[in-house]
Amino acid sequence: MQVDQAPLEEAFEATIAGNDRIEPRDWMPEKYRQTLIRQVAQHAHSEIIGMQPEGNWITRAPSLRRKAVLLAKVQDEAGHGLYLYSATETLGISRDELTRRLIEGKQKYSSIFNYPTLSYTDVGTIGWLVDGAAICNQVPLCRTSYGPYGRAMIRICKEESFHQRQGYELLMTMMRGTDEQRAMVQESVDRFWWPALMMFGPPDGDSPNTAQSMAWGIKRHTNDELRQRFVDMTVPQAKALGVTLPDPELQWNEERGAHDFGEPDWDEFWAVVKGNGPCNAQRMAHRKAAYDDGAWVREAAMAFAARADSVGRDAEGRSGEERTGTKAQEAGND
Ligand code: BYC
Repeated sequence: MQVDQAPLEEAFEATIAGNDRIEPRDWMPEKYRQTLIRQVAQHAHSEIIGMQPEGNWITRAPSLRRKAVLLAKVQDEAGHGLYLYSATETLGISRDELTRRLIEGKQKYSSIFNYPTLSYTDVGTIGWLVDGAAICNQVPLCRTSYGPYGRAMIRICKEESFHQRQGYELLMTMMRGTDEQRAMVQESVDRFWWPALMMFGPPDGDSPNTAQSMAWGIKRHTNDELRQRFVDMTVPQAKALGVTLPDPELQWNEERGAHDFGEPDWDEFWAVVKGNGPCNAQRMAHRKAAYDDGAWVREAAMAFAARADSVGRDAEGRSGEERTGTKAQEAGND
């Protein structure tokens, strides 16, 4: 039987026009679904791959306090990845399939994580600049048109704010230290500034997805709008910190009420996105090894679930009889 799609499309368009949320139970155009799978999966992969550059420093953090903070932050990134994979699953695709697509190079992750962390200072710079850029990009996504994605973003943004502050606090502590420490901060900021600007994606004129994603309310601002917001937010913070941002063209433009700034090296950006950045091969090899090493856990969990189904056990491994027994005991205790 042929289903008339027109009323479904109308309902979808009305929801978007009214700034309401599309939920998993709602009809949606296939291209809307595919665009979300692409963006949310790329976001999830970025969180998981993003654990690597900082995780590299957990065993070498300079104090117990710094180690505990870094450990917590990296664990938060794992959590963000899981919320986002769960949101993507509501679009009808499994986490396993998404991971396979990443490992086979069919899906991307953020360019920023293909740069190395050469000193512990980079943990602070990543918190300040990378998480700072992430917040700029992600706060508007709390209002994205797809419900599960927007709700995941609310929690993620709260944690990202904490991450940004811990980075800034780390750098501020170093800036109050020795000349050598101040030089380390400047050197690290010099390396991360341009890659952080590239996180927002290509310029609007070279961004094939922005127009449609804005029309659908998936993205709420263009790449260039958010990049500008990030620069304007970061300049006063750099001043308070006492570091120089490595851009000779950076200056306040009175007329625009915003900062002018130089052009990132877009050839470098596309090279990194296509897999030729300094750490792409290393990041993917590490991710693949972790996936392969975890195979036995997935297999054991699946075998357990299948067995539990066949004997009617619940998630805690209790049979129906045991559950009834427990129930009877609980009732007796009342
Ligand atoms: N890196 O048409 P465009 C984090 C791709 S996690 C790599 O503008 P769109 C954190 C783009 O996918 C940060 N690829 O695309 C974690 C597209 O290729 P495809 C991750 C990029 O989607 C741990 C092509 O270039 N955040 O913060 O409209 C520790 C053309 O681009 C990049 C998110 O994922 C890039 N930077 O806009 C610390 C946020 N930029 O897919 C921190 C959610 C573009 O057509 N995502 N490409 O083959 C978004 O907001 C958007 O997807 C983007 C790109 C703004 C990134």
